[in-house]
Amino acid sequence: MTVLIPVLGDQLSHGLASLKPGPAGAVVLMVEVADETRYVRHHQKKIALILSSMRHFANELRELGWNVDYVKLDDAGNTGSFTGEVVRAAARHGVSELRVTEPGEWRVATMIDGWAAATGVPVEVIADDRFLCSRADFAEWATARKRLIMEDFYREMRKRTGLLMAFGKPVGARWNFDTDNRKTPPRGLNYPAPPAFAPDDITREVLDLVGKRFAGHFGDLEPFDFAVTRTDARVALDHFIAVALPRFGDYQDAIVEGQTFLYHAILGRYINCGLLTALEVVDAAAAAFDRGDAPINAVEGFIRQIIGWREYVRGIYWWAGPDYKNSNALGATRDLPAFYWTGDTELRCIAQAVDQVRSTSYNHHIQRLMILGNFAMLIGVEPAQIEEWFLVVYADAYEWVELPNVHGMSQFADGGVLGSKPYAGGGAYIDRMSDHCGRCRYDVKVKVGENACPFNALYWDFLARHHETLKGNSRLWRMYDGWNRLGPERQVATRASATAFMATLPPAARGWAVAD
Ligand code: FAD
Ligand code: DLZ
Repeated sequence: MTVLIPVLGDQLSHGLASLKPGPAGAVVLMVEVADETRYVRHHQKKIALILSSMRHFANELRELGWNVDYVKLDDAGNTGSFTGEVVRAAARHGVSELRVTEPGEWRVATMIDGWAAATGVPVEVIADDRFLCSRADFAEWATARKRLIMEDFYREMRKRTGLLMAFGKPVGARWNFDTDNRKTPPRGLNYPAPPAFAPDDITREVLDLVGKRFAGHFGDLEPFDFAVTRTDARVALDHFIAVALPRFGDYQDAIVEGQTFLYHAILGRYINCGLLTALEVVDAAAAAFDRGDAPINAVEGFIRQIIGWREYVRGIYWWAGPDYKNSNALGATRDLPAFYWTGDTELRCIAQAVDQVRSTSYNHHIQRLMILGNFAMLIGVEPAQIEEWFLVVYADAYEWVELPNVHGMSQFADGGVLGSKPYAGGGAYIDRMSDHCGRCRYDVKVKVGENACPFNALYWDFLARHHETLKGNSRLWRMYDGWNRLGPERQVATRASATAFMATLPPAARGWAVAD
């Protein structure tokens, strides 16, 4: 009796549910397959991260006594798909059963549904307990309410985990310390870069492979300095806790030229592929607070991102179902401008963000939400196109986390399932949060015309264009009040300015995103 345990590229955790019974009578199957590397044309660094981490993880499992069957991308006979490789391995090992931890995507869940028929052996799918809220528990929480509000969910999670709780009450007598956060960083602040890890022989081999096979994909492959083992990911975690966490909250929303990482964790890429668990990361942050090494506004804000936002978007992804991605509440149909791939635009905030993501496969949250996502929503990019872009470019992107963030939070394409209002912002917001505007060819203080910051007119045009859909939203009345106060003449000039700008947008260049 042999059980085959397929371990997917984002399941690289020693405590994975399907591995818990131990190595006796089991074969672990890990496969590098063309389908996964190409279902979107991932950033080159992202492919290198996954493949190198998979190879290291397989070796670690072997050292722990597991029988690991590892299929490399270029191995003879590799069918290029999860299902094809599971079928081949089931026959190779004469297995009597398959055991798999639930995958991170509807796309892969559908494949797994077909494995019993394809192999002729029963398939046990086990809940992924690396998440702190199961799919079933989220569904129960969500189904019981009229509106889904992240803050409500987060408080439940605080109570459930006991994090930052004392005698049933939130530590510091408040659930949320965001009013103490989001300061403007003073000039000359010393920003800690995340630790860099030199590629070892395994990573070098993967870099050669990616350089040959995926050279046409977006992004710079080298320098490559990501952690690809749990040991190094722990070093990255310890580094964040010691040097960045104390200021995480204060400057969480700032955008500073030349500073890609600020005080962010740069851990999403490791948590999402399994090298770190969410629980150990939040425990480490809570321990720093207990030791007096980090203030409550930083620690609470950070823990909220993980046990709040991360769990919430994952819950919505599964609860909303595979059709969630098909809604288009704002009827957006525009093609994604080519400069999302090239960075070739005079909009300095966008050009800088694209340059950063090309070289590092990273932008922080506010760049994603208020620059790249905001601009796409204001000009009305078709949701599927901007979603594909977000899935391609970030090393931490998997559909379960990318889709709710882009479709829901950033594009409002779900009509308000995830968030209660569109995250729309004009030039004044970007000027307040960043130091881009002073160096931009557009003038953020000018509202209309060729020299005006395009975000200004686009913001009002967006509100006007979607008035029918959004007018009942109580969180937007202040914005519509502002629009009304412009008066008819300025309204006409503003919309004309937005239309003129949109007419100058370069045509789409979808070639980066579509599969080979
Ligand atoms: P920090 O900013 O330091 O935050 C700490 C951790 O909190 C992150 O590592 C992450 O695990 C978690 N977190 C914070 N916000 C979120 C959130 N909204 N959803 C889920 N987890 C969160 N995150 C991804 O992991 N993958 C994505 O593909 C992704 N796409 C996004 C797209 C858009 C349009 C937006 C607005 C946000 C997206 N996020 C995504 C959320 C967030 O921007 C990233 O998690 C964060 O920028 C990762 O950087 P970091 O590791 O330095 O995290
Ligand atoms: C992202 C990715 C890539 C690029 N390649 C592989 C791969 O070759 N083999 C694999 O097991 N996983 C890979 N992954 C991660 C998967 O796409 C991910 O596990 C599924 O999408 C489920 O979330």
